[in-house]
Amino acid sequence: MADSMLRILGRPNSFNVRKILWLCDEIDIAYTREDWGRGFKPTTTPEFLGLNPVAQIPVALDGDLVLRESNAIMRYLCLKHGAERIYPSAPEKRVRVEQWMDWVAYDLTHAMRGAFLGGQLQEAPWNNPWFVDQGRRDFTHCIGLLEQELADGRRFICGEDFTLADIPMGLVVNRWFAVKGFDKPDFPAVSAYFERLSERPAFLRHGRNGLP
Ligand SMILES: N[C@@H](CCC(=O)N[C@@H](CS)C(=O)NCC(=O)O)C(=O)O
Repeated sequence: MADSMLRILGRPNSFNVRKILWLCDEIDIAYTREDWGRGFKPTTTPEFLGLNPVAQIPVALDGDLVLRESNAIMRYLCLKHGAERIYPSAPEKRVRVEQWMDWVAYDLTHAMRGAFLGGQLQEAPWNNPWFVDQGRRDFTHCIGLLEQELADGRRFICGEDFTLADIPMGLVVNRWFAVKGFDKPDFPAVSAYFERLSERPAFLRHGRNGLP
């Protein structure tokens, strides 16, 4: 029933909205989506601020529940839909998933602000030349670390099985290959990981879909 279906508010070209869309497709959650954010309905209207006081997408509406913060929304959806396969409950397994998600949320988000938002999209205030250079260096450094990790031949970031952590990481890798304006080293294990993720229809729909 459309009324009880999960509603996702956010433009489909947003890094953080794409996480939710990919997860929903990956574990078969039905949803509707509405265009909010840059280039669409602004997130600064009283209507939107009533849902998310920090004026960011995505917002997810699940019945009466109003949810924000993409990683929190993903965890909630995994728990609600019993997605043990990709979000294991054993503490020693879950912490591996969480650590990679946190690394993307902190280190990589910061690096991509300079390299992508500043350097490629020329968005203020991220387009300060110092910040752009630092972001490009940090992005390259982080992807180099990812290369070292994946060089042991594992299929996905936490091992042989696809987990929730591969969603933000896959979007990062997609952006790495799309970002322009500086010399990027060749990282063969990262390239192989990108191709492996591309075997997943949900990644092709929401990650490697021509958008950076
Ligand atoms: N920590 C937040 C960050 C959300 C965020 O930065 N959203 C961006 C899009 S990726 C946004 O709202 N941009 C403003 C806009 O599109 O109007 C999350 O993970 O959900």
